[in-house]
Amino acid sequence: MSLKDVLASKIEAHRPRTQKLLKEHSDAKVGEVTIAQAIGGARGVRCLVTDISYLDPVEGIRFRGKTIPEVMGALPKPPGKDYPYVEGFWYYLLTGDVPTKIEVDEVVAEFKARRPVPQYVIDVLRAMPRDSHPMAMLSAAIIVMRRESKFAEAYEAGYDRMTAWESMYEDSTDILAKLPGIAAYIYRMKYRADTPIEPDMDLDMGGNFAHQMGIDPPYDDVARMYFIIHSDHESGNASAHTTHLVASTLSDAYYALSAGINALAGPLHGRANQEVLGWIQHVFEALGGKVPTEEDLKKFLWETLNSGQVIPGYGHAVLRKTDPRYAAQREYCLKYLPDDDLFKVVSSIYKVAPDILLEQGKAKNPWPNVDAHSGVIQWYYGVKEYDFYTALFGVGRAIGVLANITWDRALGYPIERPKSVTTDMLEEVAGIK
Ligand code: CMX
Repeated sequence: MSLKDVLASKIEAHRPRTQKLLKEHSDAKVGEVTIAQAIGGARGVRCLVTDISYLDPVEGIRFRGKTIPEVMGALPKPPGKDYPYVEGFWYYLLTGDVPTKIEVDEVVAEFKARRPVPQYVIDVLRAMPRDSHPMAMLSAAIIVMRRESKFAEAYEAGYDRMTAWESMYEDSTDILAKLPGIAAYIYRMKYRADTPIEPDMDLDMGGNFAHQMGIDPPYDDVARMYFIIHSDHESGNASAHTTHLVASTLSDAYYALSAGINALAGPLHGRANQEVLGWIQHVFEALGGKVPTEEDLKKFLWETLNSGQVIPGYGHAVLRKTDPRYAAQREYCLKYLPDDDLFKVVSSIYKVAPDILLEQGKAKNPWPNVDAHSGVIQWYYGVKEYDFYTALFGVGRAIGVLANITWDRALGYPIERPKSVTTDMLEEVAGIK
């Protein structure tokens, strides 16, 4: 059975569960909302549903019930490689089933067939000022491809609630197949003297991305690992939530993902990986190029906090322990680049930053998140242009959010529309008015 057929049967099996909950148990309470949550960014309010991943505050992310090491261990890998096919991970996120090698091969073939990027996308990227941020370029490339949308076409032909997920799936697959090539094009155009590399149709997604970036193995495994660990972090984070929100209006996957990428571009979200490297470079410069000691780092961390800035790569809205996505990257570094200077600096920050954040007493989570480590491996393989790092996050994040909006459509989730209240009303609730 093809991925789409397997997905269709999963959707058929799942729909009655959602319908039963809605019809027979719609009044059961999931939680309550406090004033702190209403003012404070809805932190912890349980009002979204996804089965694709779940974020436990202490354990971290599970994709379809599996931890990151379990996912890496279970999914088929290209011959001789340490990390799984991204295409097989897409299959797994969509269906919850670990695909066989044959099933993965089919998805790899399908992605290859959809890989070519339309020339007008390239033209638009080339027309943008060369100093545009890579995230602005990535977002623009996605939105300009909207004319390809099969969902939009199906909608024009007459919207059918039961089959709408199919064109959402098609759009999602089309976008995912093209996105790594688009990101690599942006990279080579902006930072490698405008020398884009043609795709290699013999390679899988991770392998071809490394090829189009112009970087030798094991960067292909780095790509596979990055795309998988950055893919999904349940539904409430800003990029996933934005994608879901926009898709909930019956917008197509192009509109929705482009918006989600814009949310990811913020310094408190995906751009934190760029900020981390910027911060470390600032420390190096201030020390005249010398590798900072733990004492130097303590001084700079306090300076950052005292100037009212956040320590990028630390803290989290949900997590309360070291992010397993940080741990996965650290494990890679211990294996492949244990003596790298930047890795040592990031490890030293890990030793001192949590205590400093605890002493400052503001952050609820003093531990590192995924972004604290993302730059190290990229830098090591020559991707030193750190404003590109969030674009790498974006390619990975697309996998999770596109799987989510395909399922949103399959289960007929309605337009999202939470209710706001006024400050007067809150004061009444608080009993001070
Ligand atoms: N450095 C300094 N202060 C921090 C901090 C950090 N790393 N993390 C949180 N705080 C502060 C908050 O700014 C807030 O201060 P105020 O009360 O003055 O507003 C206080 O601690 C409480 O915040 P919190 O409840 O612990 O954290 P939030 O849920 O509000 O925010 C996050 C979460 C990630 C935005 C925040 O920890 C942060 O700004 N971290 C640095 C940026 C970063 O790494 N972002 C990437 C997150 C992962 C991702 O999505 O990519």
